[in-house]
Amino acid sequence: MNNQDNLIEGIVVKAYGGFFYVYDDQGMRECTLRGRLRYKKQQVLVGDRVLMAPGQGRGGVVEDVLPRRSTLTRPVVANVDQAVIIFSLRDPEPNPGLLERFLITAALNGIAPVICFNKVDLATERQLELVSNYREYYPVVVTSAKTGNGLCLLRETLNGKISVFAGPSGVGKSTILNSLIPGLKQKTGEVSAKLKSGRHTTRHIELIPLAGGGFVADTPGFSNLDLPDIKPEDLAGLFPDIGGYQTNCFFTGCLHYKEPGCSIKEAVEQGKIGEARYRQYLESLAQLIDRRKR
Ligand SMILES: Nc1nc2c(ncn2[C@@H]2O[C@H](COP(=O)(O)OP(=O)(O)OP(=O)(O)O)[C@@H](O)[C@H]2O)c(=O)[nH]1
Ligand SMILES: [Mg+2]
Ligand SMILES: [Zn+2]
Repeated sequence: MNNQDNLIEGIVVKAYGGFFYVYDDQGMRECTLRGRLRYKKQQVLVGDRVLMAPGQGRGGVVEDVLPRRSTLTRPVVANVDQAVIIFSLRDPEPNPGLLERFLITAALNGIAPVICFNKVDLATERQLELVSNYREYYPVVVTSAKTGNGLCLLRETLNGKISVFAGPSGVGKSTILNSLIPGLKQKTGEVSAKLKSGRHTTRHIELIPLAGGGFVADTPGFSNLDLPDIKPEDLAGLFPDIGGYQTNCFFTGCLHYKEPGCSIKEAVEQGKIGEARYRQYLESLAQLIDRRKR
């Protein structure tokens, strides 16, 4: 029998082939699950803090899962602190609508977003303007995995937290990770054949430990992301720069479109909310309403 005192706390960084890889101060252990943990599906997730009984060598047994703060569903990771949403400034060009959907999805999952604009080495004035639009409302890091520009700041942003890299394919997620973590060799530069054929294969998510503390997971890029299924009247609340104004709208359930006495439209007229951001909001709203009609 295991003595409770001998249990070590660690974090599950990978689950593969029936084994759970648990990371603690001493490094990694390949663990199995105690019987009672095996019966429920999704009982133990990547990102979970667990108590394990160390075994022979680098083996062990997961005895207990500590309370989970959050669960991200795509990819499935527990206790994620922040989503680093990576878009490239060129090759491919940033798509503001898609970025918006990533931001909304993060907000809905209760995960703090950080925007990372990569490939600044390729950017022109026009694309840099876009960056400044977001700086007011979100933490923004501008990087080049090629020249190393901004990587220090990104590293600081990741320190001590569990982060997930997300964003479209080809923006440089894996290249950035490789430059942040010496010795790491994530595959880069290939647009995966699976992605092209639209097939969904299981992919194993892995948390990579960072030298400064904290973990980061790479994800395969998705070229499209649907808006999550939210009520149209809840949309504004997911825009950090817009939501704050809605409390004074004349109508409860105001969609901030054509309604009279709308304080969001007023804020746009007064220049407190950027026109471009408001248009982005309207575009997302139209998508939501359109989808509900179908
Ligand atoms: N010029 C320039 N090229 C970059 C930069 N970062 C990445 N690249 C290149 O962009 C291409 C795609 O990079 P990846 O790291 O594979 O992109 P990814 O986001 O991981 O793509 P998926 O895994 O398909 O989602 C590669 O050819 C990289 O060399 C950068 O900062 N500047
Ligand atoms: Mg990649
Ligand atoms: Zn309104």
